Amino acid sequence: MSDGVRCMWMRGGSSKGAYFLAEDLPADRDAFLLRVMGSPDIRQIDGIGGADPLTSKVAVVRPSGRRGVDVDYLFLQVSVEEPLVTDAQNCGNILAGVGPFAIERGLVDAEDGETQVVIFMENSGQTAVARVATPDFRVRYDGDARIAGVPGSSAPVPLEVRDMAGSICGSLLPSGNVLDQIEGVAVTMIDNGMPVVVLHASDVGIDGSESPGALDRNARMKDRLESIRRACGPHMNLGDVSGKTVPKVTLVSSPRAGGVIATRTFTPHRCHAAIGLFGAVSVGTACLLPGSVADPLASVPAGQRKSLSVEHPSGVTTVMADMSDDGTVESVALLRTARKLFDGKVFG
Ligand code: NQM
Repeated sequence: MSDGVRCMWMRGGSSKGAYFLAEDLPADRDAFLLRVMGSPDIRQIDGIGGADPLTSKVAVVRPSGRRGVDVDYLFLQVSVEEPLVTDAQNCGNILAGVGPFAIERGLVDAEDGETQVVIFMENSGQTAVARVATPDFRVRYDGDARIAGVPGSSAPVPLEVRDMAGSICGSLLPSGNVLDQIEGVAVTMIDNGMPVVVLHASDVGIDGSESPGALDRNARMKDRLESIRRACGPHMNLGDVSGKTVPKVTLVSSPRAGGVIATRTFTPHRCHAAIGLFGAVSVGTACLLPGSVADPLASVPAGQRKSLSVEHPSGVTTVMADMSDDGTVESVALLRTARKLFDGKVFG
């Protein structure tokens, strides 16, 4: 056993993960992270992972050499059940903890009041700006902001991201179409921050209001979704996606709670308790595209600045989208919260 590696365990948005400085990680990084999380094992009993993909996540942070950027952030998903660590996707929830972590570790000097942290997201090559509450030059975690999927309230961490189209797939609509037929089902394959296959819940025999537990028990439907997802991979420039966590699959139905659209998302093999943050941006964007799968179901507000409330099993995630004159999404503003849970050494 090693002497331990410096690690901060944080909730970022509605996910949870281990935050490391890049310089602290050992050379056998992926093997180390599997041991830290306790993977592969459905219970992650021999590690700190929470036996759920949403609590088996890692942020690797380093000072940035890029002009105007404070830190570089690499997101790693540690699989629960497979011996797999992947950087194939980004994570907007874990992003919420990166600003506070960078200040806590001294990579960014805190201002008195609020500190802006400019973050380069290595997975997708895009930049996000986080605003962290820092009264008296210290990160503040408590506050009044509430987000779906997290009980109670915390200090707000507003995030702004620009130009998210094609983050991983190279273009917003990687197949070149707003709608395709895959295995007899109409789908919209979209990447506005997260590669997502969007399809009607009714096309796979559900109404879209089922609980994640009920959907996870529906093995037949899940097999069908996985087959469609794999068939979509090459159309999304992702190749063989059988061992990958992208694309996600989102089943859409008409909104039921005053939002823009109702969703059930697979991450991809379990139903998400809510929806990923960048996943919500991609699905919200699909709602704005005439002819998409989401278009006939969506209830989209008018105006240049659109509040897109995406309904999901634990409430609503709202994406503020600023539109350019040609009708594309120019930038998105997102509200997240984060909380430091533990700071110390982890043994892998
Ligand atoms: O889409 C889950 C999460 C995510 C990713 C997942 C995320 C995002 O809820 O930006 O945050 O879909 O893997 O953390």
